[in-house]
Amino acid sequence: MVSEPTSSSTSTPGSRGRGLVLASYGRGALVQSGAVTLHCGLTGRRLRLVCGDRVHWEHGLSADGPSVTALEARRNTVERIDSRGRAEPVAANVDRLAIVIAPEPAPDWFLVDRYWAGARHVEIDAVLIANKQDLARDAAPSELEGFADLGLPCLPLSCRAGVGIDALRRRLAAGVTLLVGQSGVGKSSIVNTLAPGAAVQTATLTRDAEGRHTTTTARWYDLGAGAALIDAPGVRDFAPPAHLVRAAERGFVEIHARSVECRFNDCRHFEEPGCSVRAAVAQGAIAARRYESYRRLARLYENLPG
Ligand SMILES: Nc1nc2c(ncn2[C@@H]2O[C@H](COP(=O)(O)OP(=O)(O)O)[C@@H](O)[C@H]2O)c(=O)[nH]1
Ligand SMILES: [Mg+2]
Ligand SMILES: [Zn+2]
Repeated sequence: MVSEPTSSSTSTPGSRGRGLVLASYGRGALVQSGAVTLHCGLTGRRLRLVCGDRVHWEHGLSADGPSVTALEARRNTVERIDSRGRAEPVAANVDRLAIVIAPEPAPDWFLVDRYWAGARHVEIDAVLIANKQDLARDAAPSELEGFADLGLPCLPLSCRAGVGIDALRRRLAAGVTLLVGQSGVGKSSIVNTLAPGAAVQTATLTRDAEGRHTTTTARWYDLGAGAALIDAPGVRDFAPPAHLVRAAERGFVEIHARSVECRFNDCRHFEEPGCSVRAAVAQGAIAARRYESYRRLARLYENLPG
């Protein structure tokens, strides 16, 4: 059953337990532990928590509240890169990336490519949600077909008209889904449609222990039966971290598949002779837009410091 979202609960001195990070603030985290939701401080300066982390907490006899004392090993970490190329964790232990697009604001397909590349980098499923079907005058069906052909399925949806909701609910009924997309595409509307008591959950998630309004990068919404949605509102420039240019190539399924036929096995598919990827682009077997997108990402990585 769905655990009732609690506004804030208290633990008793001397108690301890395991929990799930619902949201991480600068100096603490909101932790679900059984039926209670705790505002925890952090012990140990090196603890850097993200939404979806599994942790141990302890309420010491002298301490003024519960603190997270340890972080359990992560199954995966979804990261974004900042402008200086540093990886910044967004969420952990994620099963699926749901990339939300809409006719308004108009889709940024390069961003969709990068989100998908990020999902491939951590080897999780990805799905495209085409929201606001009630507005879909010219919904770019060719782009959507192109993505479907490459293995990224698309679910049409209208939160407003109530279309496609059951199919989406079934699709997200198991596991933890991270919602990403441009601001205004309808991520919060999806949360409000699918998560029971979402408004109450949001109210809890946006206040720290002192009741101050906080900003977090990602928030956990319980869907029941162990499933959840993570809304990552500020995460626009999400991409695989730039440890290698190869990360860019692996993010593009059709480019990665072709790369085995390039003359040089370290081919970056820029100007190298005998590049099978560029040949495929010239023949129209790889979409020029996708190739351009790959180049932008690969260039970004090459130009990063360090
Ligand atoms: N027409 C239409 N508008 C929608 C739909 N879903 C959400 N919106 C509107 O789009 C705007 C942005 O939605 P929001 O959920 O806040 O987007 P977010 O920034 O991605 O979280 C709001 O005004 C919503 O009412 C939909 O299916 N159709
Ligand atoms: Mg939102
Ligand atoms: Zn090549």
